[in-house]
Amino acid sequence: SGDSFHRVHGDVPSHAVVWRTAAAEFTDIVYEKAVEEGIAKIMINRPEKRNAFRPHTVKELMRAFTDAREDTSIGVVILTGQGTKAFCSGGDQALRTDDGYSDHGNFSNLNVLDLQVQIRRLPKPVIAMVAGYAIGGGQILHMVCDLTIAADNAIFGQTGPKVGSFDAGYGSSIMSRLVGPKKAREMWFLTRFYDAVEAEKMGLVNTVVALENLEKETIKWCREILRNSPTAIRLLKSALNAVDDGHSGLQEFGGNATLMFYGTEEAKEGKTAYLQRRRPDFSKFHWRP
Ligand code: S0N
Repeated sequence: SGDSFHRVHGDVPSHAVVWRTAAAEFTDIVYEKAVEEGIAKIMINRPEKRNAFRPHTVKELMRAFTDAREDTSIGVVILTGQGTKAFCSGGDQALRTDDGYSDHGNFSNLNVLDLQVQIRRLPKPVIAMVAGYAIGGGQILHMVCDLTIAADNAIFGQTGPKVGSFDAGYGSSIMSRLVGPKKAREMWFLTRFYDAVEAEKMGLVNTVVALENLEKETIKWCREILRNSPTAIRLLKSALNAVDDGHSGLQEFGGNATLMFYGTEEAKEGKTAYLQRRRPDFSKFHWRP
């Protein structure tokens, strides 16, 4: 009955989150945590550029994601953009060179590809919280996140073929998985923009909420996830990506199997026997059907 469901699952608390700065040294992002809650929030902070990223932005994002991964008090990471006008408008076109993007006089690169991989392999859910534009490489960033919560002012689209760029990696393959091969062709070939309601119909986003409720709703989703088993969530994220990620997906999923096997008496017998310089005795362990 509804009553027993309520007893077992309870209400999701709705109190406001208390954010604390997690690292003050960043220039292009804001990194905050609600440690008591288990939530980290990583915000691209270039609103005057519609949160376009430069290589330096991506480096900071990667450092924050690494920290959120290593912090065992954190279970869910939110990726978002400063302000209400944009989640992220992709690579900073003013810094585009003949072979990538360059800032601070550094050698050009396309380091956002490493960030995409990092988000996909992070063993914790990453939620894109999207207000305003998610365009170009910014739209790809939201796609590589596990879930997307969109404000009703969100706009999604690709501009690559218009501005002379494209993402033939995750930007094509994950998009095709999410919206289907025909719609992915439409998004890339026509470079149209789609509002939040269309994006939800296409399967790009999980839900659409009023802009003023965006963070509140995202936190509610975080809290619902955080009540569940960290290991089950870890294995599920890995499993949901494995088939598309081929060897790399299997390698990650396999790593999780090893991680769990280490905790069994059977695995410990192997290690102990090695350290005691004796033959392992696995006779008490069954060859399960
Ligand atoms: C987002 C849009 C639609 C917003 O329009 P709106 O609200 O009218 O604002 P604007 O007046 O246009 O913009 C405000 C200010 O922000 C600057 N700006 C906006 N976006 C960018 C950007 N991407 N780069 C640099 N500056 C940006 C404007 O110039 C303006 O500045 P001021 O006030 O000084 O004039 C609209 O802004 C828009 O269409 N933006 C461009 C979107 C775009 O084309 N993005 C690039 C798409 N391509 C990529 O992201 C490539 C990704 C990539 O390079 C890649 C591909 C494969 C593998 C790897 C990579 C990689 O990045 O590493």
